[in-house]
Amino acid sequence: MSLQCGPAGLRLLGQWKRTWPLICSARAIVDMSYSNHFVDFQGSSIPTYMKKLVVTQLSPDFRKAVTLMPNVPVPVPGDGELLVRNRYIGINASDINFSSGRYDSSVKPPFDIGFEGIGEVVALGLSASKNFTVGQPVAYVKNGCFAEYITVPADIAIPVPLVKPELLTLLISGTTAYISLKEFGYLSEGKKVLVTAAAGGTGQFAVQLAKNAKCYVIGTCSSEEKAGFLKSIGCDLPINYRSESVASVIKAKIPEGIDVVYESIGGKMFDIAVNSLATKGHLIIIGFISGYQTSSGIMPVKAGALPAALLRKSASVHGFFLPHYMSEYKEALLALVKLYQNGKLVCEVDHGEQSPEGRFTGLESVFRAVDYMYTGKNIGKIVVELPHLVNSKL
Ligand code: NAP
Ligand code: X1H
Repeated sequence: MSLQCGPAGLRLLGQWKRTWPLICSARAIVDMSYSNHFVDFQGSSIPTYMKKLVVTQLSPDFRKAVTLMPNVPVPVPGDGELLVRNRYIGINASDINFSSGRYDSSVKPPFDIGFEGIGEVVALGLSASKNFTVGQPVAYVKNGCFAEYITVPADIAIPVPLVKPELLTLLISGTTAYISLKEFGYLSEGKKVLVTAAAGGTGQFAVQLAKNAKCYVIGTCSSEEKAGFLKSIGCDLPINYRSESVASVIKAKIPEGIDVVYESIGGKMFDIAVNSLATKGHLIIIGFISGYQTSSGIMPVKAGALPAALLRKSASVHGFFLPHYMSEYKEALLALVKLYQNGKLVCEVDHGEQSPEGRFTGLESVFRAVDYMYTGKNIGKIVVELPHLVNSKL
């Protein structure tokens, strides 16, 4: 690896005093460990300040909870870290669980938000430069991605061939489906699999992975357009729950019951899914989005009837939370990327073109993107693009 010294500039900025062990721009790597001065990258394409979303008040109402900070310092990568310029950031149903403080009751605002991103390395620390270089496309799962730039520890950064939004869809949505079905799906040929929110970010992968395992797949969704998309990715029986009764369709078409449920909605949909289970069936609780906007975050289910319902069928319910399965993460992501690259997996991205104000571009549009998810209109994974400045040197 050949790196040359280049033109990163220095500027003293009052109370801000940080050390930069190493700074790289497209052509430059500069040892500045001697300096206590603040760096503004004059002459490079990295600005001093950036936009970032910050949770300033705990609430499941994303607009109430989150503030766009227009002018925060671009963070400094430590020795083992990369500075990544985000190009695409992923929207997750659980962004509002995070903004409401449900993830960690001890955390107090202000705190950063956003789970996953993909972009290019624009600067890095000395040890990080052993495995990464400036300009390299990387993806990551790390809190705080709703920002123009983010520091990412090199040991969790994922080198990717290209900065493509399709690859972003695999980071959380794809791996959630892959690992949960592998752990608790017991999939095999001919099994009947029900996927709720099937046309969404993670549902699309559950549908396709179950089809790959030669299962018969039923998918619920809220529109004919979504039902059409589900057909296109191999779903055998899309059910538009706005025009059909999910319970009645399942009873009529799958009288023996459902072997595996990938359940994301909660409330009444959860109850229907439990009642539709086959003998020895498995229901995986992926989420319960119908409750997230409420103050408790929970949508009631017929919990009192659950022990009897499960016992009668020797059925089981499994909770699944991706961070508890990081030991399986790498294998899952590699398998998904391979399927995608071999043309065996559709990674549907929703850029918001059909949303009221159009494509999600720029950090400001994260608010619209979250609203859009909760109107239930998205097909595939919702992604926000953070376009680069036209005069960017990278
Ligand atoms: P998504 O499926 O892309 O979007 C959410 C979908 O849910 C909407 O398209 C809509 O589809 C439905 N929906 C939206 N608001 C709703 C409401 N108020 N009531 C009922 N349905 C509503 O979102 P995602 O980010 O991929 O998340 C989907 C689920 O997976 C969530 O429950 C999320 O928490 C869960 N998840 C869990 C993990 C984990 O580790 N356990 C990881 C990732 C995601 P339809 O109306 O067409 O069904
Ligand atoms: C440490 O384990 C967790 C697990 C889930 C900590 C927090 C949560 C959480 O806040 C979540 C969550 C996270 C991801 C996801 O995709 C869905 C959900 S649902 C949820 C939650 C909602 C309301 C509550 O009262 C408790 C948890």
